[in-house]
Amino acid sequence: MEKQLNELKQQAIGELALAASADKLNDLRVKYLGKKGSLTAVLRGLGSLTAEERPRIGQVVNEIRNELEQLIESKNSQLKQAELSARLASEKIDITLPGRKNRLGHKHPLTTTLDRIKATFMNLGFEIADGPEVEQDYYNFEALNLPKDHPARDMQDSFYITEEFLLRTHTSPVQVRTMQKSEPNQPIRIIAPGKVYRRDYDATHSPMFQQVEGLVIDRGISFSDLKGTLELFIHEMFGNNVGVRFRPSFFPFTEPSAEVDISCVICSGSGCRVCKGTGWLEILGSGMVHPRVLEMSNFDPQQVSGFAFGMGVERIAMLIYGIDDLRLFYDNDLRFLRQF
Ligand code: 2NM
Repeated sequence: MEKQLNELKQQAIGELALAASADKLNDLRVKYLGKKGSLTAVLRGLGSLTAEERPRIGQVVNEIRNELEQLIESKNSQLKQAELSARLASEKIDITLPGRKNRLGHKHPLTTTLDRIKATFMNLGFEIADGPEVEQDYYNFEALNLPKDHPARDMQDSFYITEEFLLRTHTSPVQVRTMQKSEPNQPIRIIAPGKVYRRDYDATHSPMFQQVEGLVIDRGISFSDLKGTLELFIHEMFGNNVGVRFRPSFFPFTEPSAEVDISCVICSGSGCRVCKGTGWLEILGSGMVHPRVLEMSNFDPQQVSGFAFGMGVERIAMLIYGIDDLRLFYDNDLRFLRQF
């Protein structure tokens, strides 16, 4: 019996030594130590032995069992170690690779431009005013002396919501609302930045764009105040070397009116493709507030006068940065935006 057990043990040790995987090892555990295993079978057969033999053989079986369990355990950790070593040898991590950078965002070029416009006027004592983008026909046109047959009021040029409401086509209605909220004939010094909407779409026109309009009202405001203010603004935005010229123009809400040009930022005035050979670029519209506009908003043109102006933020930004298509501002292509 003992001899038979020892043979079983030697056989198990031999097979364990050859086990090359955790699976194979487990098969051997079942084969020898499992419920239906060879060693267990011997234990079951103890009943047929004599009372003297039984404890001794039982002890031998237990010893063999312990020995095999230990062998399996050590073989198991040996296999795991080998597996880990193999993985470490094949899986390579390159610790010299640079880390992934956390890219910081930054302001959109239109925001930077608008911030500079606002800061310049705030430094001159202007306050910032705003109002609704869905506006009444009255504030957008009527109160600004835009007659019923003016082309700007055409359905083709504006986004109407109803007969009475439309998307504002300029920020002038904010100036009108400010006048009507103010004490009549008291000084006003505001700019109104914001989005405006027109039915236009090409390289220099977007159906939504941003405007800054300004309004100054006080006793004795003259055209020289308009000129001085706008010249200072332009030199602040484009540098002191840029030339400024005022050209007679027409707006229904101002009289007299003037278009303001700067010397071409590309060719400095000698004439090029951008300024179409003229040496000048139009950058804003302006004028003395029309007496009818003052009257309609309860200001007395005999006592006070004012000037007003308006500009497109996209156009200013295009000239500052040398951009030739306004749609780039709204495409949100990071290859474009990251350049600023
Ligand atoms: C412009 C050009 C000229 C303007 C006029 C007014 C108001 F409300 F005072 F009448 N606001 N903005 C104005 C004047 C706007 O934009 C090219």
